[in-house]
Parts: sequence; structure tokens; C-alpha cells
Amino acid sequence: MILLISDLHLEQERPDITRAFLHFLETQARQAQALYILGDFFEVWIGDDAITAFHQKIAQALRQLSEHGTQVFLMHGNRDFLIGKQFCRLASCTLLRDPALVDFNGEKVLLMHGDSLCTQDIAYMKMRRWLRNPLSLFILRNLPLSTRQKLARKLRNESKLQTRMKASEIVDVTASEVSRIMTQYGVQTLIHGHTHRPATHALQIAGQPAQRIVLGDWDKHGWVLQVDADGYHQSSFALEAEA
Ligand SMILES: [Mn+2]
Repeated sequence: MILLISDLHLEQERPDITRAFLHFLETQARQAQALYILGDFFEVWIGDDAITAFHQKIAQALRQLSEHGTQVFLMHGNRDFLIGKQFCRLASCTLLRDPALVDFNGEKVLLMHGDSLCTQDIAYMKMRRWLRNPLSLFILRNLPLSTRQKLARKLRNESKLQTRMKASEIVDVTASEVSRIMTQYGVQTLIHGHTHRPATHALQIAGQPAQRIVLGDWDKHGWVLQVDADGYHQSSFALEAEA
């Protein structure tokens, strides 16, 4: 059995999400052979040289899960794309490329974070191309820590104006881009997060029935997709209110 989650947006300011996630790691996740985290695992990540006690606690919990026998795979999201080798070593997880082609019970499946599918957000796509090119990444990673902290605070204050990201504020995927990439990789199943619109969409790709499964974000509920011999099942559970 394989489990997939995304968009937890973990941060110290949301102990309810952290608690639910740690509980998930100690219970349901232990039954799985592999756990895939498809991006925006952290609300923000300014570099592996800024790892706090909070981050260490999360890394250690992931490490314990893999020591217990569940392989952990992590993909970057648009908020935590600076997660690097040091965190992955600490957490004992494998960093996945976006997109990643995997084999689930003999089926070829494409995994993505999902932000690159939202091609109608032209300003964002331009910024993404700039941020993800190797030279910009090199410059970003080598900015002084204080500068990166200042940048993160600025971004944070701007997004504080809208409370938490709602699906209505995130541009949805472009249908033509979905079919283009699924055709390119020859898959009938695509799984992604990012849009905060949990659902399973039936599609036709190259004349064949196909599906796009969207993982839910963790906010008032947590969402987990289970893949086993019976297929794909996403379920949600209510997060306990903050004490
Ligand atoms: Mn995202």
C-alpha cells in the first residue's frame, strides 16, 4: 500500500497541523511501503542552513518512519523548492523531480506538485521559470541568511492579508497542459496537489479513459490518498481544534 499527501504547509504557527501529521506518521503511514509528499510540505523554506528545532522535529519523525520500513519520497512545491540535500539527509527521504514517473501496482503514474500545470497564471509561470533556473537557484541559495529571512517575512506579510490560501485564490490547472503532459509521458493517471481542490477527474487521453487525482491541502481537514490493489482512494479527516 502506498500513501500520498501534499500541501500540508507545515509551520510552527499551526501546531494543529503538525500534531495531526506526526500522528499520521505514527499510525497510518507505518502500514505503507512508501509515502509520497508532493510539495508545499512546508509553508516556507528559505534554505537548509535555516533549519530550526521545529524543522528538526519533523525531519526526525520522517526518519523514524523510514527506519520503521516506509520509504519516504519528497517533491518540491512552489513554497519549499529550496529544500536541499541536507534536509533530505536529516529526514532520510529521497527528493523527487517534478514531474516524476513512478510504477504503482504495475501502472505507470505521473506525479507532480501541480503549479507548472497552471499555465494561465502568466506572471507566476514567468517567475517560476526565473526562480527554478540553476543560476537563479545558485544566487538565491547564496544570499545572506538575513536577506532570505527578510524576503520570506515580506512574502508572508503579503499573504497574511488574505488569511490562508483558499482554492479560489489559486489559479486552477489548464486542461490542455494536463493532456499534453499525460500524453508526453504516456500515462492514464496523474496525481498532483497545489490547487487545494481535492477531487478525481475522469478524462480521455489519446482516446483512452484516464484520471487526474488532486490531493487536498491540510487546513481544517487532512487528506490522504491511498493506492492499493483496489485502486485509488482519497479520504479526509477533521483536524482537532487548537488547544
Ligand atoms: Mn503549491
